[in-house]
Amino acid sequence: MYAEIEDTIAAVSTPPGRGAIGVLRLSGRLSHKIATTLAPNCKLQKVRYAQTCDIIDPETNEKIDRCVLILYRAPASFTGQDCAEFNCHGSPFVLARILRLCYAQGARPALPGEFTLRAFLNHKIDLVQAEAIRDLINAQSEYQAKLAARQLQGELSRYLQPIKATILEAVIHLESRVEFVDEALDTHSIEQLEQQLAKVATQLRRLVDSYRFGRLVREGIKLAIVGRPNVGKSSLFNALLQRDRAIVTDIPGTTRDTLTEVTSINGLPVHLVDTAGIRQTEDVVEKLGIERSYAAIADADLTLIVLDSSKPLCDEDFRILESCRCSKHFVVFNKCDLGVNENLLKDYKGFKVSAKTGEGIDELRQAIFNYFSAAEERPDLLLVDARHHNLIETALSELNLAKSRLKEGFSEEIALFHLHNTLSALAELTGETTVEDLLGLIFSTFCIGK
Ligand SMILES: Nc1nc2c(ncn2[C@@H]2O[C@H](COP(=O)(O)OP(=O)(O)O)[C@@H](O)[C@H]2O)c(=O)[nH]1
Ligand SMILES: [Mg+2]
Repeated sequence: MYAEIEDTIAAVSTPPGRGAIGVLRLSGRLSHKIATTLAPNCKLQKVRYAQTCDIIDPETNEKIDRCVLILYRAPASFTGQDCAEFNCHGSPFVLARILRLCYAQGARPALPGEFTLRAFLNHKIDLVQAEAIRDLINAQSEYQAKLAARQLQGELSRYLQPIKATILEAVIHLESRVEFVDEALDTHSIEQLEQQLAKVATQLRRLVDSYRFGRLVREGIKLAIVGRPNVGKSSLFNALLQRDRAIVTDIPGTTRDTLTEVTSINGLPVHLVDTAGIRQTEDVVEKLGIERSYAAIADADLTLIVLDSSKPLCDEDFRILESCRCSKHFVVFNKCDLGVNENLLKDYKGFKVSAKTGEGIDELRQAIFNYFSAAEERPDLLLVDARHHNLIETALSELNLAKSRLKEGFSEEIALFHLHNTLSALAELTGETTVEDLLGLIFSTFCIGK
């Protein structure tokens, strides 16, 4: 586990390797002392100010680098502690040497995420924001980065604030009914309470539902492109990818194995899978490839069945359509530049595209995005994290239990038990103090005579 928060930690914050600049960060009580020892000409009173200093080895007096140093004084820093940031020249050797000097002066190596952990422990950010920092750093699409940035600004925590307040109100109300049974201090009825909880449950439900799309934003969707040989699967794969990745020839059976590439559609990460053309064959290698095509269909979130719009459908096309009947799919009539059978297009509710000219490709991309995003009315807020989803789902089911127990006329204690669980789940989400602490805090502001 993590060591003392009072220790001073040091780490190089920029990625390994050479760079124009390398940033070395210190956080903890000794940060400023170490900074002045290594950069004797720095001015401690100049906090949040970029000062140019020489870094000198205190043992040998050797000048190691000239850097820009920024000092932060607690609590006005990322971690909430005294911090120092050396912007050095980005040689891994220079950085490693300065880091060793920091250790020699009493700092210890920071563990992964430890700067952010300190920010959390010092209440600079909540748990959801800490996770957002991780997600922002790891974001692989613009959309993911946008969502993480919004979360970093505390979007989810803000959304949950009034929800928690309402539940807490209900808890206080029920607690006081339990405490003061004989007194007629009951102003709102149980029905009113139920109504309030029902409203909150709806808000939580919307959040839970948003995960269906949120998960896809995080993990990406799997899109398999299938069809008989030569219909233009690889060409469509390249068109969606916007680069010539797969080999395209007019020789049937060119693609022997599945080929996966990641692209993005409106910011939604897409794992695009090109497959071997499906047909009857005695060729052993081709057979194996075709098995993989079927596996790709089974594995996909959506399958694009490609047909050649310039030709009548053949038995192989029908077989593929039949085998995809139970999986989610779009029918795509490719080669529309060579002619289209409008009746077929209607019968199969297909998309008309030409991988060659690009016609219809944008519409297909948009339809794919809409298929996943418009599955339900989405709230402005998206749950993208499995941990968040699990906790909010728990909170919701506990809340529903509380509601039904109240309705069924069980004692307040039973409902209270479930409401406490609801609050615990929500508190765990943001990493807040426990419900007991929260209640203690709130009750301490009450006067008992009320
Ligand atoms: N005219 C026309 N030819 C296409 C189109 N898409 C693919 N082709 C041609 O059809 C042949 C087979 O294409 P390919 O992508 O390798 O098909 P696959 O076997 O299904 O992967 C190649 O000669 C392509 O140039 C299209 O939209 N229009
Ligand atoms: Mg191919």
